[in-house]
Amino acid sequence: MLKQAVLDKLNDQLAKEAYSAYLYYSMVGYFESVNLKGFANWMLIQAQEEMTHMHKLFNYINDRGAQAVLQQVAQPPHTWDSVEACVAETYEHECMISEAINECVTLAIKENDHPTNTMLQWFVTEQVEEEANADDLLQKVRMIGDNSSGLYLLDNELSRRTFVNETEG
Ligand code: OFO
Repeated sequence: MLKQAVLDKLNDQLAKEAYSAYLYYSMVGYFESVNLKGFANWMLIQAQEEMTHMHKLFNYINDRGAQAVLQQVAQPPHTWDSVEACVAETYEHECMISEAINECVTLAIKENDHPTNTMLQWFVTEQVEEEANADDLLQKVRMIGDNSSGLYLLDNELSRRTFVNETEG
């Protein structure tokens, strides 16, 4: 049985993961609009991963005999001043999500909820990768600067990213 405070926090996190998916889908649209299809692919994989994060929390809440309550998802931005601005928002967003996950863990520990703490450790580890991936992309974009050949090559590289459901197995 989940305590109400933990349930509320997990429902909030569910909404944050939904917003993450929404944000990255919006970035897919942006990159498609500026004909950077590799970047669009990278964001699409990102959005798909967020859906699996949402699903993992949703299943966990249900498994604990509680009900996942979906919240309103805010409208994300749909345009950015530059490729760098868009990728920088990705990195900042992931840092914010890491903080939110840490707050969930802190509450689970305070409420002596070991199963929730154990489940959340998957997210703690995942966020290290999420931040590292976004930071890696941001550093590459910054290195390229205004070099269009570099941007072309990076876009090509990003088109090879494929989706793996890391919440399974
Ligand atoms: Fe769900 O990890 Fe990104 O936001």
